[in-house]
Amino acid sequence: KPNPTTLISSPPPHQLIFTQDELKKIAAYKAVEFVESGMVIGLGTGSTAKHAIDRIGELLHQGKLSNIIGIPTSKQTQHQAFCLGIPVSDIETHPVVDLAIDGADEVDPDMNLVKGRGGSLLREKMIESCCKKFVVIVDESKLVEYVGGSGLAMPVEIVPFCWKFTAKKLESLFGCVAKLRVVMNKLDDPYVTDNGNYIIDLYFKKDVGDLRVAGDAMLRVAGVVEHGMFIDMATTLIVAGEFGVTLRNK
Ligand code: ABF
Repeated sequence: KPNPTTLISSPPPHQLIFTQDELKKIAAYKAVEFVESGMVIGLGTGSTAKHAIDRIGELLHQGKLSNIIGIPTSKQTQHQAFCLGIPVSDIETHPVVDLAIDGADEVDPDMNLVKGRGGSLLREKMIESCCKKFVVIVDESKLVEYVGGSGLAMPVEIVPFCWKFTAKKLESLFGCVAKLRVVMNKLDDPYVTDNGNYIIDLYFKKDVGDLRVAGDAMLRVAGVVEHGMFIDMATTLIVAGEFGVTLRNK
């Protein structure tokens, strides 16, 4: 049974309204408190994880952290780490990751996640599945009653070869709508992941049911590389909201 949620800080009395980005930053900074010198750290992707990586870089420069090795979950994060002077490696060289910090698109009451709306779900899943502790950082807008419940996209990374075939298979399997992700403002250009693949966004009319069953069914469709459900992977959840910051361990 998961531990109860703990309120770890209340909003300062002088500021009661935060922007979404400020909430992301508050959650990110809280997560970085788990980082210790000498750790191998999975570096997430997205606007929330970006704050955490900035903070790690800042602490390294202040000499408050040392001997950190970052394992970036995307080319974008690798670039950010490089610019901040955070040494980076990969899970071939460092197969045990002490701690990963990353955002999410949806978090259900069991701390299952939807990830990948930012496009980097495969590398995230590879890295975050081999970490001892996986801290998920979100603002309160990411909390949902059930995965797929927001009505927003459930991303699935697929190979480009005959992608329409794969999309149709997914549609008929789940009775959902499957849309190829395209580059913003370029409707004819498919979005290409760091791994050279495409992303199909699935839109469900209701919840997907048993997540493991649904995830396994997706993976059995030829052409599917990985799906964006991160089931039973998060070990700690930090949520920042107007109520303050809460922390929950699994
Ligand atoms: C990444 O960042 C993704 O898996 C997820 O899609 C996204 C969350 O976005 P943001 O932090 O920008 O809200 O980890």
